[in-house]
Amino acid sequence: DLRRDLAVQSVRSTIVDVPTVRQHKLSQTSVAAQSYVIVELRLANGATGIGEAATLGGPRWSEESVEAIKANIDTYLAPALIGLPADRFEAAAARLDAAAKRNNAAKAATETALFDAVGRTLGVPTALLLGGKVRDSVPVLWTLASGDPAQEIEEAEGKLAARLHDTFKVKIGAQAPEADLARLRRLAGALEGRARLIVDANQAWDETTAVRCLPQLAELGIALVEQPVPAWNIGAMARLRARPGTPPLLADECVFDAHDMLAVAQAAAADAVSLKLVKHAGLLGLKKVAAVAEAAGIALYGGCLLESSAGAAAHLQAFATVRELAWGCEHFGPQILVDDLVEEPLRFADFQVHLPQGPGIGVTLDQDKLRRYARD
Ligand code: MUC
Ligand code: MG
Repeated sequence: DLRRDLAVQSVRSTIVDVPTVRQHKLSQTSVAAQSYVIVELRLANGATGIGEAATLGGPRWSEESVEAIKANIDTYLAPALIGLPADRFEAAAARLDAAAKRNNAAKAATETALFDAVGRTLGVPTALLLGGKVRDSVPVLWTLASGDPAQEIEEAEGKLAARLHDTFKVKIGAQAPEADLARLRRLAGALEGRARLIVDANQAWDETTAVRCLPQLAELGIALVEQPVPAWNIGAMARLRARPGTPPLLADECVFDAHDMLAVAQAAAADAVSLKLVKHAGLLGLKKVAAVAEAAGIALYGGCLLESSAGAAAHLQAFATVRELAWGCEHFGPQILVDDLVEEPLRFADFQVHLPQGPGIGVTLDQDKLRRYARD
């Protein structure tokens, strides 16, 4: 019977490193390759499911590294699921929470593999299990992060000409604020009237710096400012947001779980929140964070951590099911890699990324590529 067939039989995790087409610089790190943990889960019925945990430059963007994610999946998370019927998603999440504190990226990859395997068994897309899709594609931005404005303008022009992206997120905070402002002035001037710009400071500024710089960003037409101050400083986000001349603020590293989202909502500390599986511990967690944000009138933004098509597809399954995704998404990750990990990469066209068709998360792991990029 279906119940017995859905029992989780095995969970395997593999660390992969995929080079990027160029150096990608953030305030806290700079990467030339993306490292993921790929989870492959097998059910008693023979169906398999996959999940991906992305990181950015080791344990620098958050506390999880691929080495820690793999160790915690193999030692604690996988054993907690063996024998459980894979369609008991909420029970599985409770077991994962009992087996390990936080470790949200590790939990997200594991939980995604459950959804993928169950979807493949039933022949339905993951979005159906999350409420059903309300859209087939999502507007997708591109991130400029080489730090060299001439290169960045050329890169943006290429994306515009190819009708791939017309919104650009500029990573700031790796250099002095004045240098970033000069860089943004060049970008805004070159792309004026043809592209929308947002910025992500990845917690680089203190409140005083933010007070000085945010109105200048507004004057440059920057549409959204992501995580200008440290994640812990919700108070500063709220005070900055209350100042006239502050552009809309996007919460990223300050919102991991639904409790964080509630605290940000209660403090009126953000205009929008960036949704990411690695932060919310999985698809159910992402929907819970989204629900708290919706209840507070905080807009949704489809965040990423430079996932491959595997991780991006899982995000799209969830993003397809929220009623309003006011700021679109940033799952450009598959295009910054020299190669992808799936048989049929996601489709990017007309400034949108398209929800893959087919059961589960909608993409299938390419075993040759997995072997090629696997560590060791
Ligand atoms: C982040 O902080 O938003 C997303 C795009 C990018 O370049 O970095 C990530 C993480
Ligand atoms: Mg961010």
